Amino acid sequence: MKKVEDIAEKIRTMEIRGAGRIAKAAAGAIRDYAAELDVVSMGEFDTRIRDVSDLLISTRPTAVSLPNAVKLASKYSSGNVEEARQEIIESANRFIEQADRALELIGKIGARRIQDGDVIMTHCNSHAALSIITTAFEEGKDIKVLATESRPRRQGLLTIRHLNDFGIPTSLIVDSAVRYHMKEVDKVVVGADAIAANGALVNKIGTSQLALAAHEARKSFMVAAETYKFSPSTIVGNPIEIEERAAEEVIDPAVLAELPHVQVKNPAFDFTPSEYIDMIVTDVGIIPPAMAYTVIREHLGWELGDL
Ligand code: RI2
Repeated sequence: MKKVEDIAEKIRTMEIRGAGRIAKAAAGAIRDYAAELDVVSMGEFDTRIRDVSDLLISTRPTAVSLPNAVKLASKYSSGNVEEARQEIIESANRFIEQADRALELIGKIGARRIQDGDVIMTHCNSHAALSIITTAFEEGKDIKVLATESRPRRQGLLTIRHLNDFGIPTSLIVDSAVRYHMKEVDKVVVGADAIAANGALVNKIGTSQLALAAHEARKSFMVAAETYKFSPSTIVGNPIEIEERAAEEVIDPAVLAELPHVQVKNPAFDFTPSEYIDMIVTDVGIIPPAMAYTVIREHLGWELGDL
């Protein structure tokens, strides 16, 4: 349990972050827990697996990759402890392998839509979006990137480091400069924490501003999202919860303590309606947002009764 608690804490504090990385970390944590779980009765096995699943899912409420990964990784049907343990190990390994393969596929598929000479704007730090950008560059396309800082946690600094390692010409901009720079941009490429059944995107706070500015300037807005980032529970009407993070991410608590009339609002994500999204690049191909429902039904394979 200690190891799972450590992983859960790292996800909560964002030492492990990014919708894809937290999904893989959670799948790995369940696998390792199941591998070492010392119980004899199946009832206890079920309870313990359910408890660690709940713990991992509770760490960050928005990224649907997390409950999807936990559900896919902890799949078992056997009523025998040893067999169920093996099933979980295999399911979790399969999920992690498929997640890595999905990133590669998204890169290859998405790069076909990037042209020589393109200026690409990206937001926050998405491994799926970066897979498209770096693949296009490695294919020899002459591209430039505008990367937002992404306050308050400044994940944009991870993005510029990654792009720099590839030798991609990159400009760092502050979040409020998005509209100012949009005229230089050909395409916006962002990642996803969740995609609802109606094609709406949930991604790092500020994403919807990029989408609005791109729409106004008639620039293309691409989302890079593995199929496990689509949200089955939105089909049955559950809303996606937006994570509200601590005030200290935004302002020094000592300064805030001197301002009794001030509070801090720090939502980590926002919604971008489907009408601002030109395409979603997934590991099963490029889809319009209106096809989100189909992706959920065909590729996540869950029946409504399971939800
Ligand atoms: P990949 C991140 O969330 C960002 O919002 C990013 O766009 C999204 O996850 C997807 O990232 P956070 O963990 O899975 O920084 O594409 O809050 O890496």
